[in-house]
Amino acid sequence: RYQAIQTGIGNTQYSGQVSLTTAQSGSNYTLTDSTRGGHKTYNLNHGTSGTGTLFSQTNDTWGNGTTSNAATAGADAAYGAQETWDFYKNTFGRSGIKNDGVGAYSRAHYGNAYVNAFWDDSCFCMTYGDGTGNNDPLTSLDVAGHEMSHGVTSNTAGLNYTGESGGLNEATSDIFGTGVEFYANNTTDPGDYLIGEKIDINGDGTPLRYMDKPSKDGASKDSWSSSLGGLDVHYSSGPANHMFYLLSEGSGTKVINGVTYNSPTSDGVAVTGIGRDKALQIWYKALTTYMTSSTNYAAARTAALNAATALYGANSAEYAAVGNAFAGINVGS
Ligand code: ASN
Ligand code: ZN
Ligand code: CA
Repeated sequence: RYQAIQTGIGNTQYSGQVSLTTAQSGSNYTLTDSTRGGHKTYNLNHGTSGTGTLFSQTNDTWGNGTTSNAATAGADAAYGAQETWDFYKNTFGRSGIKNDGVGAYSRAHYGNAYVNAFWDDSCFCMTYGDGTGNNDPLTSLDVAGHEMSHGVTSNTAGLNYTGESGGLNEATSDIFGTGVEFYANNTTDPGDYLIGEKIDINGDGTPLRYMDKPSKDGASKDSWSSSLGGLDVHYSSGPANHMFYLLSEGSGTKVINGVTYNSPTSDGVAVTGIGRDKALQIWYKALTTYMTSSTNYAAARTAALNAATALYGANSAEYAAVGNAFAGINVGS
């Protein structure tokens, strides 16, 4: 049956009122986005397997901004998938996770008070729990971008999810999740170098992770050391997140969209940033062209330098900045 492409309204929990691309068939609307590879958003309704039901209703306004309406988390998840698709397409020319034009799908309301979200290669899908008390779904823009980016990493460098490569895998999701947040330019959830600042995962309003100084979370490392690979991948990601911040914004104090950052370097030598757009291009090229499943921090430095050479030249300021940013996390010199 013919499905018309529509522009619906999402009343999200974290990003305010947004436009969502939807599908209409007769008097029925669904969270189906045929303009982005056919991405669909499903309601697991607290189940933990299968797809549950496709979000479906008789009007095209989704959610009410709170958890009292099940479609609110659906609207956040659909918006996250939409913005992540557009970020990859318009920033890197990448058409979907496999660069084949095919969309993944998203599942909201996984389990009961489940405090996590995850990507799964086997379903080629993103899944979101509802958070503590089922009141803080893990569907914010940066988390959605993080999870979908795990799919990109799986289908490019394939960084093993353990040891230093696992930390680089996690950092890649934080880096591109942050890229998505800045790309979306949403007034309710403006871009920042914090991860999960909207989902109140700590119950005290603090973010899950900090890219300018990862140790602010009490567990992540700011710089590389020989013991880094023994940590959980969400903590060994710290130095690479920190490198990305330094490469983008430079060391020291800076206010961006009202948030104050203060980024140190491991050797105390100041780093001058080249801007987020160039840093993203370098990391994407490094990931998709030079990194492999076993890339460690030293090899990530080489990959990023190779990417900078390919994009900007071996004598460029961008190449020098990559070296300086890695030196700032105690990798190379
Ligand atoms: N939300 C977590 C992540 O994407 C799930 C996990 O630990 N893999 O990293
Ligand atoms: Zn992750
Ligand atoms: Ca963020």
